[in-house]
Amino acid sequence: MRTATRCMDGDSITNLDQKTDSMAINLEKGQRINLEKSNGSKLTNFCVGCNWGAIIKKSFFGLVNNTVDVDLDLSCLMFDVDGNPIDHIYSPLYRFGDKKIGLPNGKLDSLDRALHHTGDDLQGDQNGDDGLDNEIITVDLNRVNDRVNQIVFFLNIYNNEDYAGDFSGIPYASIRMYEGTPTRVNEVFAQYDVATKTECVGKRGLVMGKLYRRNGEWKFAALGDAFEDRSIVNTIVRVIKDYSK
Ligand SMILES: [Ca+2]
Ligand SMILES: [Ca+2]
Repeated sequence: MRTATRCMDGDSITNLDQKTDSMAINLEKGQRINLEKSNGSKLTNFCVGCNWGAIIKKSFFGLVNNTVDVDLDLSCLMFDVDGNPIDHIYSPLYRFGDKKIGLPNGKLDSLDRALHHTGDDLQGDQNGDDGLDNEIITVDLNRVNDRVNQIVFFLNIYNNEDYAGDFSGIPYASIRMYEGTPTRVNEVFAQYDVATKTECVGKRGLVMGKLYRRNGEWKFAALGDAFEDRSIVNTIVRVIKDYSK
C-alpha cells in the first residue's frame, strides 16, 4: 500500500511501497513522491524513460502502411542550491554551442556520471508498442555531485519535417520511472501518460518533474506543465527561468 502523508511544508507526499503493491502510481500534476521503499531502503538507482510510437497511417483497404516518424527528446537540467544551471543532458544532435546562442552542445552523460542518456531516438516505435522506452535517462543518486540540488526532466517534440503536430497526435507517449535497466523493466513505480492528457493537447514541450534534495534526502515532484514550445530552446530557457529553484 501507499500512504499519503504531510510533510513539513504541507505538500502531500506519496510513499513508495513496492513489496505489497505492484501497481505503479499514475502521476498527477504537483504530486510528490518519497523515494523510499516499504523496508525503509532508499530508491537510488532507477530509470526515467519515455515510450512512444510513430504514426502509422493505413491507406485505402489497409493494404499499405505509411509511417510518420515522431522524434521526442527526453532531457534534463541540473541546478545548484541557488538555482544556477550547472549541468545538462540533451541530445548531442543539438549543437547550440556551435551556434553561439548561449547554450552548450548536447551530451549524454552528466559531469559526475550519475546520469546517462541512452541516446536520441529519431523515429519512435515503427511496428506498434514494443513496451520499451525509446529514450531513457538512468539515474544513480549516490553518484550525484554534492553541488547538484535539483534535476528537472522535460520532454520535447523535435520540430522536424516529419511531424509538426502536438503530443495528442502521437499514438502513445508515456513517461515512467522504474527500477531496472534500459532493456529490462523490473518494477514501474510511477508513470504519466502524455498522449492522452487533455493539458497536453496543442503542446509540444512538457516539464515532467524534478528530483530535488530536502534535508539530505532525494524526493521527486511531478510537474506535468505543458507548453506550446516549438523548440527545445524555448523549454530550456523556461526551465532555467521558472523551474530552477
Ligand atoms: Ca529523440
Ligand atoms: Ca518503445
